[in-house]
Amino acid sequence: MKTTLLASAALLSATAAFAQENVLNIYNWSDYIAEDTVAKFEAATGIKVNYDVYDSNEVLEAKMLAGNSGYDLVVPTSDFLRRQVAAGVYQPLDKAKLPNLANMDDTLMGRAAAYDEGNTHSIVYMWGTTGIGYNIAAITERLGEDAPLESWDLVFKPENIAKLADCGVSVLDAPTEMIPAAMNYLGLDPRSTAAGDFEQGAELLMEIRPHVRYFHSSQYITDLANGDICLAVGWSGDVFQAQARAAEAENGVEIAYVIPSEGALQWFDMMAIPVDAPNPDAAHQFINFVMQPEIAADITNYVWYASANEAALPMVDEEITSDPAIFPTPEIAEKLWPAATYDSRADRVITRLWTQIKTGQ
Ligand code: N2P
Repeated sequence: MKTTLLASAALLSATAAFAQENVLNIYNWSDYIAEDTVAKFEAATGIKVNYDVYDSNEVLEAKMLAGNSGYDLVVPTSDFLRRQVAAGVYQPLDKAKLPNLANMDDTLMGRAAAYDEGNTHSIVYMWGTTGIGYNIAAITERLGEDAPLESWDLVFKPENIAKLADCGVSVLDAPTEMIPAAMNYLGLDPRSTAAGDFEQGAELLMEIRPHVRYFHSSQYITDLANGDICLAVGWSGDVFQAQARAAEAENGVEIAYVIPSEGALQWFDMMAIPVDAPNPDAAHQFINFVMQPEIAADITNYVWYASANEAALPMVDEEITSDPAIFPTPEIAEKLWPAATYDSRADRVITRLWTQIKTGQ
């Protein structure tokens, strides 16, 4: 009896130790996963997941560069990832643990490889664009039937945005996305890293600044859905989530997302494992898990961001795959620009200008 008790006590503590070890700490963007993905992974693997969220590459980058974040898996955007890889922040992936890589779209992975040679440290989680979300009725009421709904004129023509200030305008708190968008509107190369070009973009943002209610990168989902703002420069899927929430609430708010005709930033968010991750094995398991076609499709069907998982596409709702604002047609795709990568000099200029823009001085 005594021996049995002792044996089961030993077994119990071994199980407890195992359970303690098998924890996966994920740090991902907010509103960026299906409701049941984490639960499904926990059920399939017995690994307990802690899931934290952010809405800014700068916030993630500060944590990664400081080190010892405790995270096993993070999701930086490819341009940020590139310089973090250069800083030695991520470990090479063990591709032998990622058989589901075979499901990924080679063209999209190839595009992401421009930021991480050979996709050595990272796999595309989702991708999307930075465009404009708006409340159809509120905008046409203020700008008339001829409102330039397909153009950055909505945002960057001061006389337009001035008329929208009363119903609420928000822009992303993402300097490396907003300043290039303004540069592109001015006819400059959105990928330029010349200080003078940044300054011209910043000047335009300064001009529209008085009409912007706030700078934030996640609040606009709820606010668009509730009719509390009428225009947001935002990320594709987030705007579609706002549209879905409004439809669900049956509150009469109709939201649309547009990739403006002048073009937009196309970005790739990448799953990567920090060098000091406590549980890299669990992180590999999670990456492989979300590369299962059903799981990748679940996520896209929930967050309305495009998946780079080719095998998942037949399981993605047609409403999503057929929407050129999510899966752009070749003509639209031609107008998208990939992000430039900023060195520390460019970064300092951008940061200084962004502070001036946000504070309005
Ligand atoms: C999800 C935002 C992800 C897009 N809310 C940022 N690259």
